[in-house]
Amino acid sequence: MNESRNLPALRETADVVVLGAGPAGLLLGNLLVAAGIDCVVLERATRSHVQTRARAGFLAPNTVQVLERHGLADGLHRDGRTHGACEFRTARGSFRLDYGALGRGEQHTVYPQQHLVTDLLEHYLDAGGRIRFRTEALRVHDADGPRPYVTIREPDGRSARWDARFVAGCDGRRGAARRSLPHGTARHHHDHGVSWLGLLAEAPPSLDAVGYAVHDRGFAGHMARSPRVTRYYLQCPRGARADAWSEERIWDELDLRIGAVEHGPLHRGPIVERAVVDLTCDVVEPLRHGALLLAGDAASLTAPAAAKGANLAVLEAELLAEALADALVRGDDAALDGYSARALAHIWRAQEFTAWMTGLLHEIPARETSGGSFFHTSLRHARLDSLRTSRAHQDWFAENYVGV
Ligand code: RFL
Repeated sequence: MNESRNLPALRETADVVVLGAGPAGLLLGNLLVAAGIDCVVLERATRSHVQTRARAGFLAPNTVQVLERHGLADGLHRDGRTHGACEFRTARGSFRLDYGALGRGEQHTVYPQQHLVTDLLEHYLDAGGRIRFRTEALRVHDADGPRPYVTIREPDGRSARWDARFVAGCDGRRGAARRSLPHGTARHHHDHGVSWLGLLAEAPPSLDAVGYAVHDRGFAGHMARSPRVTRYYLQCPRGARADAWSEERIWDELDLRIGAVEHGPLHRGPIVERAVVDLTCDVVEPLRHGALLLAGDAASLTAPAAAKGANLAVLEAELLAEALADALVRGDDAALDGYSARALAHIWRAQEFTAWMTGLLHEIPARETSGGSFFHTSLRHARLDSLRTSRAHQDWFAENYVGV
């Protein structure tokens, strides 16, 4: 029998193989190319899929600064809009926080994630960066050995491998990087116990602020994405099916929770995307295993309650690019050795604030059994009252809300 038939058909090489073309992988690719480092990005999906996947929209000031530092902010300066207010609506009253004028006086920039990904991709290709779409990483091998490599499936189904000095796992929570972690790696998982029906509506925003409705029937959220598109969230039972709700029922429920009677009805339009999201989170620790380094959702998943995921991905990609440049260009491994601890410090701060926001916005079923729902609901309203009346609490909120 011819043994070569079992060997991968193709074998290619890059100093850094980056898995995943989301915000983390594409920013990292750009920064590596700018530093003169030989790299390739391997992406399972098609180019059009990654450029149209609507997810995040609220970019933190740190994210904007990172992109500005590296000449990658033209698109968001052209089309993004600054945003600095949120409004809490409850049966006991509503209040608005102009967080852009509180804390450190910082605002978000609203710029849809798919536009950011498109900008990063175009810039990367213009700079001569290599990328392979429809190429699925299967596993990272020998991360602790002298010759790390990644096995992949090519678009035509053939298997192949990429040899690398380093592999950057930026391929999300279900990617090959996580699958390749050594046995016993800590994965700290937490389930916040609530689920959202996440919706994208072709309808103009109805509030000039992020809207957080804390209602007896459950949470509802309103976030502008562009003058014509708005993201909404509706807390729903765990296990609910996204297609079980008619459009009319969705809008009626949003009107009810966000307070159409007191504040006027929402601008309605077709729901163009819907998905149930369970609010869970996790952190991998450490983020480095020899030649394999994790960034973005592959490193840590944050529930979308505080809009931290894409911002952490950008922060970590810059840290990782600097560390890899030190190691590969200057022969200095110190930043690489410290990468995991530095990134994890930011990740845990973001997890902490996300958990706080989640507790503020929801009736959390798991807690009802231990404390009673009246007790928990009253605590939430006391927290909201403190946020409404205490300037110190508002400053703390603003700093954490826009920060990573
Ligand atoms: P991504 O964007 O998921 O990209 C990973 C890429 O890896 C590819 N991939 C593979 N490629 C090759 N081989 C494999 N085996 C592969 N497996 C996967 C995937 O196809 C994909 O292209 O991860 P990255 O770069 O770490 O970026 C993370 C962010 O996308 C994520 O944290 C945010 O979208 C989270 N998030 C939000 N974050 C914010 O900062 N602000 C927000 O307002 C915000 N809103 C949201 C969100 C996430 C949401 N979802 C997904 C629940 C709203 C929603 C609805």
